[in-house]
Amino acid sequence: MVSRLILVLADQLTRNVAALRDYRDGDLIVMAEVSDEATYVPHHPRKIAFLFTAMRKFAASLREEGLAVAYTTLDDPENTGSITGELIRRADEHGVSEVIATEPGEWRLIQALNDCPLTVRQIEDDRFIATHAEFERWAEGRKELRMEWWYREMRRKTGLLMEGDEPAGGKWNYDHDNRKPAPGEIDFSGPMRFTPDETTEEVLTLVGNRFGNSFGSLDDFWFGTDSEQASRALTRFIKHALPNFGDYQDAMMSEEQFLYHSIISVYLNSGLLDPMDACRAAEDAWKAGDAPINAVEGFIRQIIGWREYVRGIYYREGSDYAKRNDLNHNRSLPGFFWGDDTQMRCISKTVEQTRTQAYAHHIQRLMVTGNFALLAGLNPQEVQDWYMAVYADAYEWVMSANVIGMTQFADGGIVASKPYVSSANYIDKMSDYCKGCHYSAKKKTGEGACPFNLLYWHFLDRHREKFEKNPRMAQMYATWDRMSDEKQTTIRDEADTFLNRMAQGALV
Ligand code: FAD
Ligand code: DLZ
Repeated sequence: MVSRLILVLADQLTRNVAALRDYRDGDLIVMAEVSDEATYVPHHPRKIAFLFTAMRKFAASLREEGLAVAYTTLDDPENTGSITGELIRRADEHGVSEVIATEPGEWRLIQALNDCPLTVRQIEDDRFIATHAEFERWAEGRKELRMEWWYREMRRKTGLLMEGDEPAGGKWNYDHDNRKPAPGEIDFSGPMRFTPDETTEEVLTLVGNRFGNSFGSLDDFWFGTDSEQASRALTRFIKHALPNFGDYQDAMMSEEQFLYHSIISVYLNSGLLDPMDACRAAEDAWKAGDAPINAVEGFIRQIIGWREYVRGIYYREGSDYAKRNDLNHNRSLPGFFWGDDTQMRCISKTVEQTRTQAYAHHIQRLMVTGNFALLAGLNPQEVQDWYMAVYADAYEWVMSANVIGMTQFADGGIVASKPYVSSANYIDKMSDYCKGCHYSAKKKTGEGACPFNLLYWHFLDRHREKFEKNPRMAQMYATWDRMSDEKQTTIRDEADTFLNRMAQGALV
């Protein structure tokens, strides 16, 4: 006799997830591969393959433990195609109506569970450092919700890198030391790669058949797909890459897709890895003298600072957050975001790596594709759908504030105190992309001038009313104002020409 259904979603794959902790005899765990979740954006096939494999292996581990699991595969002829459809089907089969769920990471699915004709209790997901209530309390009454202040709260709460009430090493934040440009070469050969096992191969065939036409390659699939593999991947990062993580955190290299990054977001976000375990492992490396403070603090800040902060903003701002477009940007996403040719080498390299790996590191997302999208005035919802589709770690709770807030300034400045815009200079300094590019990063106008240079001024000029009073942008406007009228006109005209050609699908 089944008494209750327990829903476990593809990004809730840990025995420690709230709804599962509540499991008792008579409960039936419901897990389902469904087309609605796989197609509400055209997810990268690598993401789908990763999640379906990890789901199957997790379900098997629950069964081994003696728990009852009803698992629906994508090709099950009875599959209803949606999470709520599967809950209703299982409820009908077993004559039950009570469902326990861990709150999903997207408003879309929270709403679907609320609208489901069963009695669904959604429990807060506590795989995070802070609760919703803690973020609310922190945010309440503040004029600005800056990540740095939130991060310090999280340091105090976790005790990570703390010496009593003081930050270890005397500084809260070592970001200033973490801005070295791309080195000549790196001595880390990338994340731990796992050879696909039988379950993975089966899923790769299924996903290749069903989603093989979407943007993204399944070739050379190497993600870990269970918690044991995820923790081995973490260990490799801590040992071989963490010591240099800080120094080269912002660097970009054409032939080094991973540099010294951890590539653990896929594991953290799906439940295969616990965020505090990752932070403690880094802290231990520092205590043992195996990694410097700037690297360890930088890594921990990303997880207990940024990751918790963007989640807090997403839930606090509510379901309309992802729909904001404060700068009224409405240009369509050009084809080169989906792999069409472009002569901008930084974009071409970033998109190509995204296609093959379903991964790009933070600065590629922020300062290459994100920066371009903002400068060019692309529609933030289209931009957001793109990020959601192409990265294996993408879920709205973590992606929205990064896209809508951090990169597109579409939330009007909740996340960022000024737009993250830069001309070609930043990319040239931090990467090797500009060497061998069709465009010249040094050229501001005329034949071969880098589009980032033209669009940078075009952006500032067209949004002058909004930003000229921002003290952090005064310098930029002063530089623009020092240019001759003739030069300003040339920049405006050449930027317009570029945008028009891009809109027409010309090779730019
Ligand atoms: P590392 O550089 O090794 O950092 C360690 C961990 O810190 C990451 O695994 C991640 O969990 C966390 N982290 C770092 N930066 C952020 C951040 N800004 N926000 C939240 N967590 C962070 N991250 C996602 O997990 N999912 C997304 O959908 C996502 N979309 C993004 C979209 C844009 C436009 C931008 C600018 C950033 C986005 N990020 C997203 C944040 C960040 O780029 C990725 O977390 C990171 O690149 C993952 O690679 P990694 O595991 O090698 O991270
Ligand atoms: C992303 C995703 C995909 C591709 N497929 C499934 C699925 O078939 N079944 C499932 O339970 N979850 C899937 N997910 C993850 C959900 O979309 C995710 O739980 C929500 O986006 C909330 O974070």
